[in-house]
Amino acid sequence: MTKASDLFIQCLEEEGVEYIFGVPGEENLDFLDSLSRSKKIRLVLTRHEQGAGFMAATYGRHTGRTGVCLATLGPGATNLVTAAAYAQLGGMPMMMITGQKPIKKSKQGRFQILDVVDMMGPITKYTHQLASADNIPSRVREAIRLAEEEKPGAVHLEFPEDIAEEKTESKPLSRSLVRRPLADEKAVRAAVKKIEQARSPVLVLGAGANRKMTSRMLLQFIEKTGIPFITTQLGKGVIDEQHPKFLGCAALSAGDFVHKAIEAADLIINVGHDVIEKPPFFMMQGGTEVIHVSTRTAEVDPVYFPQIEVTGDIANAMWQIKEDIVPPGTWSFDRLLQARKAEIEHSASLCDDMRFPIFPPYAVKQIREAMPADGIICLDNGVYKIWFARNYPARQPNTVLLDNALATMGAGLPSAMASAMIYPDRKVMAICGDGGFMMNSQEMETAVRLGLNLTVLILRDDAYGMIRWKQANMGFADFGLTYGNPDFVKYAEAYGASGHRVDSAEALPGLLDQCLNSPGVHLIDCPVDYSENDRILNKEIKELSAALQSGGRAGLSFETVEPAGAPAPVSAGPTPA
Ligand SMILES: Cc1ncc(C[n+]2csc(CCOP(=O)(O)OP(=O)(O)O)c2C)c(N)n1
Repeated sequence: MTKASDLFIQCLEEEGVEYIFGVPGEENLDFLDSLSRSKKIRLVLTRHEQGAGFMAATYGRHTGRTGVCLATLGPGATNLVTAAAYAQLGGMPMMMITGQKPIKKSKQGRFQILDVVDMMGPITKYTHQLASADNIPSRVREAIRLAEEEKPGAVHLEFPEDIAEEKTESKPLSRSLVRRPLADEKAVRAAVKKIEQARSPVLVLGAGANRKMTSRMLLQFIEKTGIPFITTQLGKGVIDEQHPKFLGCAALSAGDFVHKAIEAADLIINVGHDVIEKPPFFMMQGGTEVIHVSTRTAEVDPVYFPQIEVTGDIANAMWQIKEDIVPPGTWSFDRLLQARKAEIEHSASLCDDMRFPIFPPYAVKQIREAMPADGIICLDNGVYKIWFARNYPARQPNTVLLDNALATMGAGLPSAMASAMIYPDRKVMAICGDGGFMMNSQEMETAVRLGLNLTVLILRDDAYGMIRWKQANMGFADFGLTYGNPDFVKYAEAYGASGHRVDSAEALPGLLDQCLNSPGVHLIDCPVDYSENDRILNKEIKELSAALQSGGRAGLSFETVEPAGAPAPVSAGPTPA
């Protein structure tokens, strides 16, 4: 006979789980005791359940395998909610295990009792209370299978104290061998014909393309056809963004050079589209046609109704299309590439601005130069995210971890910590606003305790800058969005990390180099000048891109026509966070 909590750990070992991130409570003590004897799974104790959840989700994002986190009942479980939503919307496989008071007999009334299983319902793919030790193997297998199945997401198991103490004859179940269904030949043939007949087709790479190992096949397709590509924010890095066929990343809602390029195309091959991201284009009836290539069928709405759907394993679908296609020699990408050229010229003019406090495009350029191709930057949520999405060329998949799904603040530091644990030989940076950093800054202690090599860059404007920008942009008075900050250098040192401060633009490259090349946790306090965000992101870029000769088709609408039921405003203004 095996104790239920021992069996639970054995099941997780069988699944290949390496870490459990969390904050245990007294309701997890049997589980914790069983975990203490595991030779395969390491407990990573954090200072807040949210940090544990973000770390588990990031483990899932990098590996495609379920990241696991642990919390107690009631307040521990509610602290996991944001991380669950982050994993669920962001397509990251993540399992939450929460404790509970005994369910058969309890003497404590309703102290700390919430219906956690019900609470997790809307933000998970599966939520279940374990009510018998015998069922642990099948429930763990089912939860992990669902977490990893396309589209990946969050799952939850509640493990009550009295079930954890039970004895059972059950044994762990092995992982099943799963092969994703392959795309249908007829759909592939129809897509190929449509692409061959187009004048200026373009590829759009979204979140789903970044989850599966699609890079090699997509690159082969681009090399054979010469068709240029655009990324969404969650599609960044699928193909090296320094490739000559890269047209840009859809970071702003509308009016950017990249939208001009899409407008100049007459067919969009939309790979790995996920409705969770703000759409990189809006379809209109009778307008530019779209081929949807994804593991799942299209979720149709008033601005997305593709004419052809190629569903199945994305890498295989792109391989089939690539094998079949005969480039017709009549394609023309001149107008698409013209938009890219204008964007590169515009960005170059900004990147060398040496003002102090630091100008965001200058910081982006210096960080790109300091990071190797496989270096990982993990962004929190703030206005700088737009600068990085637009101006930081991602060289490899999952090297720019940004959250364009839940877009929560507070995930930058924990996601960088998980990245540094998974890839100890790669350079890792967390890039946070002062607001987002302070939401989970207590995890600096965890990072130092774990002995991670990590650089945390804080872009300090002493304000919730993104919202302040939006406030100004909407014509409201400057109110309610500024605050003070601790001395970040001393703050870092109090945790046993190294604290640094940028005191001139000239000093930034050397400081980045020093931090990235010396061990331990480094924190850089970088004062930043956001005063021109509106002029550049909102006006200059839009005016310059509008001035481009597009001659685009009327089918796709960006600023001028707002389609009925459009999910987000496309009028001038920052991307809502
Ligand atoms: C948890 C959470 N709360 C609030 C928001 C709304 N929000 C988006 S960006 C932002 C301000 C971010 O400030 P900061 O981290 O300092 O970055 P900055 O924009 O100043 O660069 C806020 C409040 C959010 N996305 N997530």
